[in-house]
Order: sequence, then structure tokens, then C-alpha cells
Amino acid sequence: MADVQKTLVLIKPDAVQRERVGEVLSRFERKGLKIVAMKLIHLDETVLADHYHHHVDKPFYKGLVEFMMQTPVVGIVFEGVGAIDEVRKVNGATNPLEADAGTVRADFSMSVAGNIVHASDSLENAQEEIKRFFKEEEVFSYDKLTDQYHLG
Ligand code: IDP
Ligand code: MG
Repeated sequence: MADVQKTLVLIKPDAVQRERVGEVLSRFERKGLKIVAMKLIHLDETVLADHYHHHVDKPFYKGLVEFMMQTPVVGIVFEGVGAIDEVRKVNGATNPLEADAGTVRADFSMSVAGNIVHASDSLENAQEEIKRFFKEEEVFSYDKLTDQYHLG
């Protein structure tokens, strides 16, 4: 069985604008991922330059940064068995037009620029991204009655 992991999700401004925050959050919750941290974050250019450092030279970078600052985003840390890959499975491919039906991106979006949700893509990046957006004391550790179903 895979390890219990933590991963970072950002519900992006298009989901906030389009009033889909609750529906998107519920996709992860119903899967069995445990919310261990959650807050609104209004991103700025400095944090986005860190977060999207792998895209700074891309032609879409400026638009991506402006988009990500449109509204606060919902930052969430999820915990679960193999959470990093499981969350990306729930999200689907980066381009919603290529994502499988049933995934968040396929079901809620038609545009790669407005693809609803961000999630960490590796253990190293998850640890770095959680630290980027959350203080240690904002990430909780607690038992839930349903752990027996999700951690077995
Ligand atoms: P990911 O979000 O699936 O991990 P990345 O390649 O890390 O995909 O890209 C980060 C974000 O940059 C994407 O989620 C998307 O919002 C944006 N992005 C990626 N490629 C494009 C593009 O070709 N045009 C516009 N935005 C893009
Ligand atoms: Mg990525």
C-alpha cells in the first residue's frame, strides 16, 4: 500500500468566479481525502513567481499570473494514502479538453488557462508547496471516524 501523504490543492479564481468552490471541494472530500488545512489566499506576483517558476519563460506566464490574482484562491492541504497521485487523478489532465470525463477539469472546464484547480505533482513539490502557502501550525493532525475506511 502507498504511504499516507499530504498534498497541496489550490481552487483557482475561475472556480471562485463561477461559484464552483463547494462542488470542487466535495469531489476530494467524497473520495476520502482528509482536509488538514484550508484557507483563502490572495496570491501576489512574488509567490506566483515561486509557484510557477517552471513556466516563467512561457508565453502564457503573464496571463497565468494575472488570472491567479483575480480573486483569492482556496488553499487546501489534503492527506490520504497516495494522496499526491490520487488528487491529480481526481483533477484530470492539465488541458480540460484532454481530461477524462468524470475528472474535475473535464467536468467543469473547457480551457487550459482556466482549469479550475492546482495540485502538487511529486512528494518533493508537495512538501515545498505546503510550506509556501501554510505555516506549520495551520496544518492539523486529527483522527476521523471514517479513517478506518480510507486508511485500510
Ligand atoms: P498542472 O497544473 O496540471 O500541474 P502545469 O504544466 O504545472 O500543469 O501548468 C501549471 C498551470 O499553468 C496549468 O494548470 C495551467 O493553468 C497553466 N498552463 C499550462 N499550460 C498552459 C498553456 O498552454 N496555456 C495557458 N495556461 C497554461
Ligand atoms: Mg504543475
